[in-house]
Amino acid sequence: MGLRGSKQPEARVLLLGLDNAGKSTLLYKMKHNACVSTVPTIGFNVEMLEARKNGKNITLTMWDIGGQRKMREYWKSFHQDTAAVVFVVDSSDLERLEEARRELEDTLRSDQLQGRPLILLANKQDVNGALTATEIKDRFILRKSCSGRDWFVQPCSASTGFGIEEAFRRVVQMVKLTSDSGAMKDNIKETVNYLRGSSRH
Ligand SMILES: Nc1nc2c(ncn2[C@@H]2O[C@H](COP(=O)(O)OP(=O)(O)OP(=O)(O)O)[C@@H](O)[C@H]2O)c(=O)[nH]1
Ligand SMILES: [Mg+2]
Repeated sequence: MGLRGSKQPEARVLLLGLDNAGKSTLLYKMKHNACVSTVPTIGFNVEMLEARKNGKNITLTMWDIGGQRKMREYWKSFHQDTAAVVFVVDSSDLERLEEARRELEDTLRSDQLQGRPLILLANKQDVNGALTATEIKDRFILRKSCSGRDWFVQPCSASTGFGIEEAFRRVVQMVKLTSDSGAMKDNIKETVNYLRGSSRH
Protein backbone atom coordinates (compact mmCIF):
# COMPACT_ATOMS: atom_id res chain seq x y z
CA MET A 1 0.00 0.00 0.00
CA GLY A 2 1.41 3.32 -1.07
CA LEU A 3 1.06 5.25 2.15
CA ARG A 4 2.95 2.73 4.26
CA GLY A 5 6.36 3.91 3.28
CA SER A 6 6.86 2.18 -0.08
CA LYS A 7 7.90 4.14 -3.15
CA GLN A 8 4.88 2.97 -5.10
CA PRO A 9 3.96 5.66 -7.64
CA GLU A 10 0.75 7.52 -6.91
CA ALA A 11 -1.39 9.92 -8.86
CA ARG A 12 -4.14 12.23 -7.78
CA VAL A 13 -7.39 11.97 -9.72
CA LEU A 14 -10.12 14.58 -9.36
CA LEU A 15 -13.77 13.50 -9.65
CA LEU A 16 -15.92 16.46 -10.57
CA GLY A 17 -19.42 17.05 -11.91
CA LEU A 18 -22.72 18.62 -10.91
CA ASP A 19 -24.52 17.49 -7.77
CA ASN A 20 -26.46 14.26 -8.35
CA ALA A 21 -24.23 13.25 -11.28
CA GLY A 22 -23.21 10.04 -9.49
CA LYS A 23 -19.60 10.78 -8.42
CA SER A 24 -19.79 9.22 -4.95
CA THR A 25 -21.76 6.21 -6.23
CA LEU A 26 -19.05 5.74 -8.87
CA LEU A 27 -16.21 6.09 -6.35
CA TYR A 28 -17.57 3.33 -4.10
CA LYS A 29 -18.46 1.14 -7.06
CA MET A 30 -14.85 1.42 -8.24
CA LYS A 31 -13.42 0.89 -4.76
CA HIS A 32 -15.62 -1.91 -3.41
CA ASN A 33 -17.72 -2.94 -6.41
CA ALA A 34 -20.66 -2.17 -4.13
CA CYS A 35 -23.77 -0.11 -4.59
CA VAL A 36 -23.61 2.27 -1.68
CA SER A 37 -26.51 4.59 -0.99
CA THR A 38 -25.12 8.09 -0.94
CA VAL A 39 -26.08 11.47 0.45
CA PRO A 40 -25.06 14.72 -1.26
CA THR A 41 -21.39 15.31 -0.53
CA ILE A 42 -20.69 18.38 1.58
CA GLY A 43 -16.91 18.59 1.35
CA PHE A 44 -15.16 15.63 -0.23
CA ASN A 45 -14.49 11.90 -0.07
CA VAL A 46 -11.05 10.50 -0.76
CA GLU A 47 -10.19 6.88 -1.50
CA MET A 48 -7.04 5.13 -2.63
CA LEU A 49 -7.37 2.58 -5.41
CA GLU A 50 -4.67 0.15 -6.40
CA ALA A 51 -3.91 -0.61 -10.04
CA ARG A 52 -1.14 -1.79 -12.36
CA LYS A 53 0.44 0.42 -14.99
CA ASN A 54 3.45 -0.43 -17.16
CA GLY A 55 4.06 -3.56 -15.07
CA LYS A 56 4.16 -1.62 -11.78
CA ASN A 57 1.73 -1.35 -8.88
CA ILE A 58 0.38 2.17 -8.59
CA THR A 59 -2.07 3.93 -6.32
CA LEU A 60 -4.69 6.34 -7.56
CA THR A 61 -5.88 8.80 -4.93
CA MET A 62 -9.41 9.61 -6.00
CA TRP A 63 -10.83 12.90 -4.73
CA ASP A 64 -14.62 13.08 -5.00
CA ILE A 65 -15.69 16.67 -4.47
CA GLY A 66 -19.27 17.77 -3.73
CA GLY A 67 -20.95 19.22 -6.81
CA GLN A 68 -23.63 21.45 -5.29
CA ARG A 69 -23.41 25.03 -6.48
CA LYS A 70 -21.97 26.29 -3.19
CA MET A 71 -19.34 23.53 -3.28
CA ARG A 72 -18.16 24.36 -6.80
CA GLU A 73 -16.29 27.46 -5.65
CA TYR A 74 -13.96 25.10 -3.74
CA TRP A 75 -13.17 22.91 -6.76
CA LYS A 76 -10.16 25.01 -7.66
CA SER A 77 -8.59 24.34 -4.23
CA PHE A 78 -8.22 20.75 -5.40
CA HIS A 79 -6.65 21.41 -8.81
CA GLN A 80 -3.02 21.42 -7.67
CA ASP A 81 -1.05 18.22 -8.43
CA THR A 82 -4.00 16.64 -10.21
CA ALA A 83 -2.84 14.02 -12.70
CA ALA A 84 -6.22 13.43 -14.37
CA VAL A 85 -9.75 14.83 -14.25
CA VAL A 86 -12.78 12.55 -14.29
CA PHE A 87 -15.88 14.60 -15.04
CA VAL A 88 -19.15 12.77 -14.34
CA VAL A 89 -22.31 13.76 -16.21
CA ASP A 90 -25.87 12.62 -15.51
CA SER A 91 -26.74 11.77 -19.12
CA SER A 92 -30.46 11.73 -18.28
CA ASP A 93 -30.52 15.27 -16.85
CA LEU A 94 -31.07 17.08 -20.13
CA GLU A 95 -32.07 20.31 -18.41
CA ARG A 96 -28.72 20.70 -16.70
CA LEU A 97 -26.47 19.50 -19.50
CA GLU A 98 -25.56 23.05 -20.46
CA GLU A 99 -24.75 23.89 -16.82
CA ALA A 100 -22.50 20.81 -16.66
CA ARG A 101 -20.77 21.82 -19.89
CA ARG A 102 -20.08 25.33 -18.56
CA GLU A 103 -18.63 23.97 -15.31
CA LEU A 104 -16.38 21.60 -17.23
CA GLU A 105 -15.17 24.40 -19.50
CA ASP A 106 -14.37 26.59 -16.49
CA THR A 107 -12.48 23.73 -14.90
CA LEU A 108 -10.45 23.01 -18.03
CA ARG A 109 -9.36 26.66 -18.19
CA SER A 110 -7.40 26.27 -14.94
CA ASP A 111 -3.63 26.73 -15.34
CA GLN A 112 -3.01 23.99 -12.81
CA LEU A 113 -4.91 21.51 -14.98
CA GLN A 114 -3.20 22.40 -18.23
CA GLY A 115 -2.44 19.33 -20.33
CA ARG A 116 -4.03 16.95 -17.80
CA PRO A 117 -6.12 14.20 -19.38
CA LEU A 118 -9.91 14.32 -19.15
CA ILE A 119 -12.13 11.27 -18.86
CA LEU A 120 -15.75 12.28 -19.31
CA LEU A 121 -18.16 9.73 -17.91
CA ALA A 122 -21.59 9.72 -19.53
CA ASN A 123 -23.22 8.21 -16.43
CA LYS A 124 -26.75 6.88 -15.79
CA GLN A 125 -26.89 5.00 -19.09
CA ASP A 126 -29.43 2.69 -17.41
CA VAL A 127 -32.03 5.50 -17.33
CA ASN A 128 -34.55 5.63 -20.18
CA GLY A 129 -33.94 8.63 -22.41
CA ALA A 130 -30.32 9.11 -21.33
CA LEU A 131 -28.14 10.63 -24.04
CA THR A 132 -25.50 8.32 -25.53
CA ALA A 133 -21.80 8.98 -25.03
CA THR A 134 -21.60 10.24 -28.63
CA GLU A 135 -24.43 12.69 -28.04
CA ILE A 136 -22.75 13.92 -24.84
CA LYS A 137 -19.43 14.30 -26.69
CA ASP A 138 -21.11 16.39 -29.40
CA ARG A 139 -23.04 18.59 -26.95
CA PHE A 140 -19.90 19.26 -24.90
CA ILE A 141 -17.91 20.26 -28.00
CA LEU A 142 -14.91 18.51 -26.48
CA ARG A 143 -12.74 18.75 -29.56
CA LYS A 144 -12.56 22.49 -28.95
CA SER A 145 -12.27 22.70 -25.14
CA CYS A 146 -9.84 19.78 -24.96
CA SER A 147 -7.22 20.90 -27.43
CA GLY A 148 -3.79 20.19 -25.92
CA ARG A 149 -4.91 17.35 -23.69
CA ASP A 150 -5.91 13.68 -24.04
CA TRP A 151 -9.59 13.05 -23.58
CA PHE A 152 -12.03 10.18 -23.76
CA VAL A 153 -15.78 9.77 -23.29
CA GLN A 154 -16.96 6.57 -21.59
CA PRO A 155 -20.61 5.55 -21.21
CA CYS A 156 -21.36 3.99 -17.84
CA SER A 157 -23.80 3.36 -15.04
CA ALA A 158 -22.44 3.69 -11.53
CA SER A 159 -25.56 1.91 -10.24
CA THR A 160 -25.44 -1.20 -12.41
CA GLY A 161 -21.66 -1.26 -12.91
CA PHE A 162 -21.92 -1.03 -16.71
CA GLY A 163 -18.75 0.57 -18.13
CA ILE A 164 -17.12 1.08 -14.73
CA GLU A 165 -14.20 -1.31 -15.23
CA GLU A 166 -13.55 0.24 -18.63
CA ALA A 167 -13.68 3.72 -17.07
CA PHE A 168 -11.16 2.75 -14.40
CA ARG A 169 -8.87 1.09 -16.94
CA ARG A 170 -9.01 4.22 -19.07
CA VAL A 171 -8.07 6.43 -16.10
CA VAL A 172 -5.10 4.17 -15.32
CA GLN A 173 -4.01 4.23 -18.95
CA MET A 174 -4.29 8.02 -19.37
CA VAL A 175 -2.99 9.23 -16.00
CA LYS A 176 0.56 10.54 -15.91
CA LEU A 177 2.56 9.46 -12.88
CA THR A 178 4.77 12.06 -11.31
CA SER A 179 4.84 11.99 -7.53
CA ASP A 180 6.02 9.33 -5.12
CA SER A 181 4.04 8.17 -2.11
CA GLY A 182 5.75 10.50 0.37
CA ALA A 183 4.86 13.54 -1.69
CA MET A 184 1.28 12.36 -2.02
CA LYS A 185 0.97 11.81 1.74
CA ASP A 186 2.16 15.37 2.36
CA ASN A 187 -0.14 16.59 -0.35
CA ILE A 188 -3.23 15.05 1.30
CA LYS A 189 -2.25 16.57 4.66
CA GLU A 190 -1.60 19.97 3.10
CA THR A 191 -4.94 19.97 1.27
CA VAL A 192 -6.87 19.02 4.40
CA ASN A 193 -5.07 21.70 6.43
CA TYR A 194 -5.67 24.29 3.73
CA LEU A 195 -9.39 23.51 3.63
CA ARG A 196 -9.67 23.55 7.43
CA GLY A 197 -7.94 26.93 7.40
CA SER A 198 -10.14 28.42 4.71
CA SER A 199 -13.36 27.20 6.33
CA ARG A 200 -12.47 29.15 9.52
CA HIS A 201 -12.60 32.49 7.69
N1 LIG B 1 -30.18 5.28 -12.26
C1 LIG B 1 -28.97 5.66 -11.86
N2 LIG B 1 -28.83 6.35 -10.73
C2 LIG B 1 -27.58 6.71 -10.36
C3 LIG B 1 -26.43 6.36 -11.10
N3 LIG B 1 -25.35 6.86 -10.48
C4 LIG B 1 -25.80 7.49 -9.38
N4 LIG B 1 -27.14 7.40 -9.30
C5 LIG B 1 -28.03 7.97 -8.27
O1 LIG B 1 -27.94 9.38 -8.35
C6 LIG B 1 -28.06 9.96 -7.05
C7 LIG B 1 -26.87 10.86 -6.78
O2 LIG B 1 -25.70 10.06 -6.72
P1 LIG B 1 -24.37 10.57 -5.94
O3 LIG B 1 -23.31 9.57 -6.23
O4 LIG B 1 -24.68 10.87 -4.53
O5 LIG B 1 -24.11 11.94 -6.72
P2 LIG B 1 -22.89 12.96 -6.52
O6 LIG B 1 -22.40 13.30 -7.89
O7 LIG B 1 -21.89 12.39 -5.58
O8 LIG B 1 -23.62 14.22 -5.89
P3 LIG B 1 -22.98 15.37 -4.93
O9 LIG B 1 -22.28 14.67 -3.82
O10 LIG B 1 -24.15 16.20 -4.45
O11 LIG B 1 -22.07 16.19 -5.78
C8 LIG B 1 -28.18 8.78 -6.06
O12 LIG B 1 -29.53 8.56 -5.80
C9 LIG B 1 -27.58 7.62 -6.86
O13 LIG B 1 -28.11 6.38 -6.46
C10 LIG B 1 -26.62 5.60 -12.31
O14 LIG B 1 -25.69 5.26 -13.05
N5 LIG B 1 -27.92 5.29 -12.63
MG1 LIG C 1 -21.20 12.96 -3.75
